[in-house]
Amino acid sequence: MKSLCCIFDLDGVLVDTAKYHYLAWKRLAATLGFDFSEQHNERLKGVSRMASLDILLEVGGIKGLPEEEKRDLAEKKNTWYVAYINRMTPSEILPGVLDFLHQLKAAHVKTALGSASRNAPLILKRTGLACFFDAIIDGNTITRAKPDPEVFLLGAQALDASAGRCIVFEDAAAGVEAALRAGMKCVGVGNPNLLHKATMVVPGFENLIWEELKSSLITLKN
Ligand code: B16
Ligand code: MG
Repeated sequence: MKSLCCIFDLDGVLVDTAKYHYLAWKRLAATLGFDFSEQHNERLKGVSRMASLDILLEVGGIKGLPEEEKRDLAEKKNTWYVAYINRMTPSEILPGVLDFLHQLKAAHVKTALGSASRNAPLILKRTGLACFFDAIIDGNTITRAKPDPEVFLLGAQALDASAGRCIVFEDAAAGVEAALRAGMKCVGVGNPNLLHKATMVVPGFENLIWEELKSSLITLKN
């Protein structure tokens, strides 16, 4: 059998930047006069910046803003978000991630990043994670946001792998859907209730053994 490849989402899978997105969106909602809960925030995970703003405005009951005003609001949120991630350090890599990436390197498994974020390069630089990836596909590369499969299909192409050989690691329902639509197996990372469509779900990377995971995945359908 040909070797497998792994494609990783970034926010919420390798690093906990989801909390910084949430803080920045919550602050934006506050300036617009409404509260934005963690439950509302679940809907933004894996979704592009402008689509996230549309969801936030819908939650706040704000309709019909001109495009230019929407761009300004998204820019404001991004400035606050970037201020948070500019202070990130390698200590914010999620537990078990480095060990798992080292296991893949030792097993000569090719890896790609498949993130919707335009800030992925800054996050990779701040955390020192860039050296683990053979290809990087992010919000600056893609034209269609998750749940469109584009980000993962481009990842497979960059690794010169067929979709059937790729395993995606995702923390967001939109990302799981994107992976499945790409014809790939998907390991949901996090809450099984939110990620029930994934091929399988793990709570995180702590104590995760690549060879064991690979054996389990081979027996499961997408
Ligand atoms: P940015 P991922 C996604 O990253 C986040 O999950 C999502 O919440 C965010 O809106 C999106 O990136 C765009 O991020 O505003 O930094 O371009 O999970 O696909 O790595
Ligand atoms: Mg994510």
